[in-house]
Amino acid sequence: MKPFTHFMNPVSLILIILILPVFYSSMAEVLPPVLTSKSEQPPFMDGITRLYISYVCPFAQRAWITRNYKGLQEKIKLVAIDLMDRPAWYKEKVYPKNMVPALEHDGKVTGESIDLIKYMDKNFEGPALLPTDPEKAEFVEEMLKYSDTFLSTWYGSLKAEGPLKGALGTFDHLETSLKKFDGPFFLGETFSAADIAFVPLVERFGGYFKNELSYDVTSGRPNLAAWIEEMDKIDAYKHTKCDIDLYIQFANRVAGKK
Ligand SMILES: N[C@@H](CCC(=O)N[C@@H](CS)C(=O)NCC(=O)O)C(=O)O
Repeated sequence: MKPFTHFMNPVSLILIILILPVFYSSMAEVLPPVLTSKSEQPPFMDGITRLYISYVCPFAQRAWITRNYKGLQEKIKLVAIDLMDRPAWYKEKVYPKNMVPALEHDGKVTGESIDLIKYMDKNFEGPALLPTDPEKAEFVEEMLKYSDTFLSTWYGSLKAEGPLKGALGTFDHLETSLKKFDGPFFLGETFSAADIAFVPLVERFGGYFKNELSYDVTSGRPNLAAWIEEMDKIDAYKHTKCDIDLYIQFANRVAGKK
């Protein structure tokens, strides 16, 4: 039998070396297990940077996408928490607000998803998520603020009357905003913090519309359709997608339906 190295001529070796990182970067990361009230606290303040998340939380997903997009998988360790069966040490020792996301970095723990996008962008390497151009920077800030309105309108209308009436205007607002720099992203060709702020919300609310109300949020909204299509090509996001059935169950409980 010929030895394995027989196939390893210099050309195939170079090809493997070139292709392997591309292949590896598009592979889904093996995610850590979800820690519950019975789980021991992982090491803390030992110089390792940790991002505390829940796999179902849209706010945690924002920080998680940021970490992935900036290529920080090796530098920022994920710690997944079960929000329904939260470990006591999380509130007591890690983050007194007892919420996710939270980032343990440089001897302190900070939270709030939008702040964390900005913090990671400023303090770590990787592609910039906030523009330096003043007009674009102002627009990103405007969109980040609007993501709160998008969220509160959704839950307000879900509770009051069902989302078809109340939330449609907010999807129209996204459609118009995506035109400003000619898409497909909010800043045109450049992916930014604004895309990260909205994608976990659009994923969930759009999924609810589709599955529960047979309504496609992209119909009549070509910019939104193109945005979702582009977002779905981004591994940093793709690997963080939620289980939409779990979200639908949650939203129906909020709506008092089931
Ligand atoms: N404004 C916060 C919201 C974070 C948040 O609401 N996280 C939820 C999970 S999706 C949470 O930790 N809830 C736990 C609790 O409220 O006790 C952010 O943007 O990070």
